[in-house]
Amino acid sequence: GDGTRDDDAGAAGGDDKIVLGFAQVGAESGWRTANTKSIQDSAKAEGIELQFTDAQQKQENQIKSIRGFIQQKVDVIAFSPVVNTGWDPVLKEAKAAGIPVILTDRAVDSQDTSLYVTFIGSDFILEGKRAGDWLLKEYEGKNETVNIVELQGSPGAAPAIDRKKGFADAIAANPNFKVIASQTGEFTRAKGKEVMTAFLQSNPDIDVLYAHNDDMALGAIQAIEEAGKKPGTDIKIISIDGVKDAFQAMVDGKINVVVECNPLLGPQLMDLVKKVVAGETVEKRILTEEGVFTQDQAAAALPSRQY
Ligand code: GZL
Repeated sequence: GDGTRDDDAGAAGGDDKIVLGFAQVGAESGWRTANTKSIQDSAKAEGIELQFTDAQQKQENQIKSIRGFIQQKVDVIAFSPVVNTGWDPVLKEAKAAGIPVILTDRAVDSQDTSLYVTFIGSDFILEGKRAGDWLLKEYEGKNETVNIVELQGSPGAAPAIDRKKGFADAIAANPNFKVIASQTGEFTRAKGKEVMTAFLQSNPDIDVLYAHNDDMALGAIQAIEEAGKKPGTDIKIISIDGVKDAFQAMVDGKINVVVECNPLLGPQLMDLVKKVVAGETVEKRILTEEGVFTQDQAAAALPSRQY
């Protein structure tokens, strides 16, 4: 259809409720669970019927969910692509079924941008740049080699690709900065701890950890402490997301700076869903608002953090 209510008998949901099918990545991090809560709470608040699935970070599960939504004839499909490749076939099926698709949080590499109505999410390259810019300032005027280890997000995920690029491009300005190890910690605390333990065993002199999300940074803190080192002083930590536990870690002096990545996309998503169903045109790319928080700002900001 043209994005208006599908009024044939097969349409899912009551006779006037918008039905949204949302295929979520998983529940791998504090950011993700906050993102899920924002979507579920705002669907309820807006009277939108939500069909919600959790793919356990597997692309084939997300594709299966999207096919299920097409069968159900939902009004709109939204999802956060766990990786940025391999979506065209299922997006073409949704288009053929006349069901509009909204991308949230992560992007896809489809060349055919008619396969989705809009993409609402953060600028991950900018987030990586912000992380690198903090480090440049931190070492301004010093002329010493800085050994950096990097915990990357899940392989193939847009935030992992872009946070790596944004950071690398920024730190190229200081030739003393050396990324001596870089490996995926899959955005989880457990994997982040495991990989940081390995980094510590093979690199006696680490100055900085750049973690693509707070959960990996929090796992790495455990590894650093178990190695008898002080996170935040012996090894400076730069992290991304801004979950409450990361703010607490900054208050405790264990993380030095957090680049915010806003998961609370629910209200904006529901607004987009209603516009799309009503046949209104929407922006092709919608950026989320987010900032950077240093240790000295953490205590004041912590009470008002929503995730
Ligand atoms: C970023 C989001 C990432 C978070 C991680 O928008 O896709 O996935 O940074 C989450 O915490 O796992």
